[in-house]
Amino acid sequence: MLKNTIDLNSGILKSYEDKVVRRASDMRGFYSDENALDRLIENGNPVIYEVYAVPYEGEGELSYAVTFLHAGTVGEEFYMTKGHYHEKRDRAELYIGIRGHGILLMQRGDEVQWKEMKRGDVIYVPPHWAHRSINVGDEDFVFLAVYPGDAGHDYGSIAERGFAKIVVRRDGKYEVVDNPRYR
Ligand code: PAN
Ligand code: ZN
Repeated sequence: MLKNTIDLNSGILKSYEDKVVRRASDMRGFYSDENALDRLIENGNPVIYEVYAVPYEGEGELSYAVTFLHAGTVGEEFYMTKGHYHEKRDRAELYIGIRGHGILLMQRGDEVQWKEMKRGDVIYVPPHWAHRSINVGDEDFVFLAVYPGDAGHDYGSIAERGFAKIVVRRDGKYEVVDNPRYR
């Protein structure tokens, strides 16, 4: 498919091949407050995020995906994606904000960086940096990601160690704080 269309107001991608839906129950082990996550799972197990992707998986190709990250918290931690390294660690990525208010958290070794992301913001994720998006607003946070077709997704390292920082709601605002469970 050489041409596609994104409705820049909603973020809806006209055509896609893969749809991934992550509910609270898919996020076990990723949030600090496991009791809060259990309560959420018992209380309707809401969708945390949805990803609509057009993959082109060969070397030299580009895949792209729109993520709808819903608004909410698990305990005091904002809804977020699992986060990953690319399986091929030297593969970079480009993020483009479409609507809502989020943060892109990046980590390489123990070094952490984060950038606020809103409509029109373009963020470059360099090779070797793990990345996770966090919705710090009170509506959907929607963004487009473009990445090398052969990048692959490695969720295991993040599932095991987490990120060194977490993003929490305090006094109605967001704060980026040390992750007490970081290993
Ligand atoms: C994005 C992410 C998407 C969902 O398209 O895959 O936002 O996040 P997780 O993959 O961490 O669940 C991307 O970074 N692709 O490489
Ligand atoms: Zn990625």
